[in-house]
Amino acid sequence: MKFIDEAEVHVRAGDGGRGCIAFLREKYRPHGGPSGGDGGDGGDVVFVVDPGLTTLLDFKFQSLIKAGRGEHGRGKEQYGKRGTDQVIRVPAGTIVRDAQTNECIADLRVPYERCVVARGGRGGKGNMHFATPTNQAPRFSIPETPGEERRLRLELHLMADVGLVGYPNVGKSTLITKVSAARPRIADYPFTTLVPHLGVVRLDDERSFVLADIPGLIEGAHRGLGLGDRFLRHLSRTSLLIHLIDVSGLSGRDPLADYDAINHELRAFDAALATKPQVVVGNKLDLVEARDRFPELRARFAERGVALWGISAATGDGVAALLRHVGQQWAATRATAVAAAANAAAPQ
Ligand SMILES: Nc1nc2c(ncn2[C@@H]2O[C@H](COP(=O)(O)OP(=O)(O)OP(=O)(O)O)[C@@H](O)[C@H]2O)c(=O)[nH]1
Ligand SMILES: [Mg+2]
Repeated sequence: MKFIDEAEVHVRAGDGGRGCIAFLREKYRPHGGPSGGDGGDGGDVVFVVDPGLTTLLDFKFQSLIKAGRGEHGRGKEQYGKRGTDQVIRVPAGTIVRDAQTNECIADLRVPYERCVVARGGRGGKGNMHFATPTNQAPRFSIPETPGEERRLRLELHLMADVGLVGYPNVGKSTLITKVSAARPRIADYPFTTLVPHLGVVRLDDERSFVLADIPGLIEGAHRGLGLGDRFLRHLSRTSLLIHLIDVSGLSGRDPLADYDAINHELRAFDAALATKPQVVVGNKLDLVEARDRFPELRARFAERGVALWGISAATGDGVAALLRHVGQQWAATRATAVAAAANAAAPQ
């Protein structure tokens, strides 16, 4: 699965229709009075959440979205029709911002939730409204207003339950491939994964969670080094992180230093991200180098109060046990979150 996670789009609501200036002239009513009808309101541009959509891909091919203009008013007190709304489907988790001011216009999470992102102009008022005893033949109407128009930036926050974080090349994509149907590219060089991938991990017949593989992080990612920072925000709604570490030492780095560096990145990007529970996992245990160093490393992590899991994403060793643990942790954090929400909703 590929994810286009950002898109820009220009939206233009419909202008209001003109109010009409007209006078009724009929055979037996030569001075029938003002009869210009109102213009119709312009149509809105509306976003609606379609739970079936998972990407912003459609916006790549549609950079201008226009709603219909209101019809002009006509004589004989005829109103113009309202312009047609333009209803655009977006995936759940889309955040809509004004591209210029960065102001958040909508955070669309709930299926079928709607939001007007550009409001249609008001129709003008025809002169039929303005006859007074002193002015029986008003030659004016109230002008229509233009539809709203602006550039929007859309951000899609993937709805992942569990996020995979770690240095480039530690085996994140290999792991997600092992446990889900997601098929990101895997190769022996950093930054193989360029866009986030989501995989559904099935725990049993009833329970599954969504795992996100994001591009590898490196030190300074939050400042725009590497690729990771653009994607960190995809993790903002996860309830749990799997922190993957290459324990083979073949990278030349110290695994514990890697662990600290990634956590530093998470903190620098968003303090809330750093407080999410982590399951810390050493990978590549099929390699002798990794196996040899693992016991000592595990002890060093234990000194920090961190339980270090060990797996080989390549062979699948230890992966089933890890998944069971992650599934339990995930269910527990969810239960806590649900209880907290229920408490918040309960009357004081
Ligand atoms: N021996 C061994 N190699 C592994 C294991 N897991 C991954 N690899 C290898 O490590 C390299 C990187 O794996 P990826 O899964 O692409 O790593 P990644 O963390 O997704 O890397 P980026 O997408 O670049 O951040 C590949 O050559 C994998 O075959 C493992 O458990 N054992
Ligand atoms: Mg990868």
